[in-house]
Amino acid sequence: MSISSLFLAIFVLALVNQGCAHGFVHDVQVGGQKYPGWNPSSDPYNESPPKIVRKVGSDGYIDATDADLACHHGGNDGTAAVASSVDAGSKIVFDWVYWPGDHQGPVTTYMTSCNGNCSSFKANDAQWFKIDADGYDPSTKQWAAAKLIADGASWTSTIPAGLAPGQYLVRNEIIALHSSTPQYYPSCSQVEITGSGTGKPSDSDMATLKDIYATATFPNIYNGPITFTMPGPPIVQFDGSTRSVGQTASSTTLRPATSTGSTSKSTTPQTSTPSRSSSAVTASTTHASGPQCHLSRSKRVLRRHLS
Ligand SMILES: *[C@@H]1O[C@H](CO)[C@@H](O)[C@H](O)[C@H]1NC(C)=O
Ligand SMILES: [Cu+2]
Repeated sequence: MSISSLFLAIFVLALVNQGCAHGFVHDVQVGGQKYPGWNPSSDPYNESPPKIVRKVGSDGYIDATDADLACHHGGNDGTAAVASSVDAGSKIVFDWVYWPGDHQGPVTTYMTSCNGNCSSFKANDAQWFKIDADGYDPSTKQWAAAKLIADGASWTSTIPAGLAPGQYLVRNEIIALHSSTPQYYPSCSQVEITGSGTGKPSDSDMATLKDIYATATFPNIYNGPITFTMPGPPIVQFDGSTRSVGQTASSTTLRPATSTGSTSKSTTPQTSTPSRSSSAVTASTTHASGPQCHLSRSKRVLRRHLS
């Protein structure tokens, strides 16, 4: 690489890094309240008010082997605030600032009991149970991340109705599969659940995140067909109802997906019901690009190796 092309590459990367941020959860709506998220650019200097959302080190990603895979860098420790009086069965909405259209992949929400006090609860080695998981939907040819973008960069989960009261961490996670290794973007919120539920996850419903993702395999989203099984335990069920179809191992072979821009709105309503967790997917080599990431393919390819 010549000096001039090196400078060009640096210039392009500078432009790209400015114009194409990732996201972080900037607010959480739960129990009829909207709580501000932990802002990695301003809260390190002035965290006011205290946040229910645990610290994230940046809007960047976490590797599967990183000790802070559970709740991002700084998120092992609790924050001072806990969302109070959230009825079991109610919805929780994670509003991400933004999500780049080429960072496609699954979206999953896990919970773990804080053993009474989330502010003093360490997250990294916790046993987590899954409350929803959405991978690739063959009927809409969309990854869950595309649904999140179409829904205004937000994700809605439902706290299981039968869950026993107490303080819990609720962890919403996007996994981006555009790069050679999966990129994890977790966000953990501290929530006090109320109600008369008695549901507690069984041992087989729970695992540490490092164990879940140490053995997980993800598809190449640009080349198919490929079979994809959502990693982790089954979605927790407390009321004796049958497990979701999303947890049965089935495999479907699809025609190649046509490339649809992320600006096209999903007509699929956002629900907490998971899509099929295991399906064979043929992905297009061209991929959607978000409004702030409207770059030429070569630039996107360049960024893919660095962002
Ligand atoms: C929860 O833990 C925090 C941090 O250790 C502590 O300041 C607070 O008093 C505890 N709250 C309760 C109710 O024990
Ligand atoms: Cu990136």
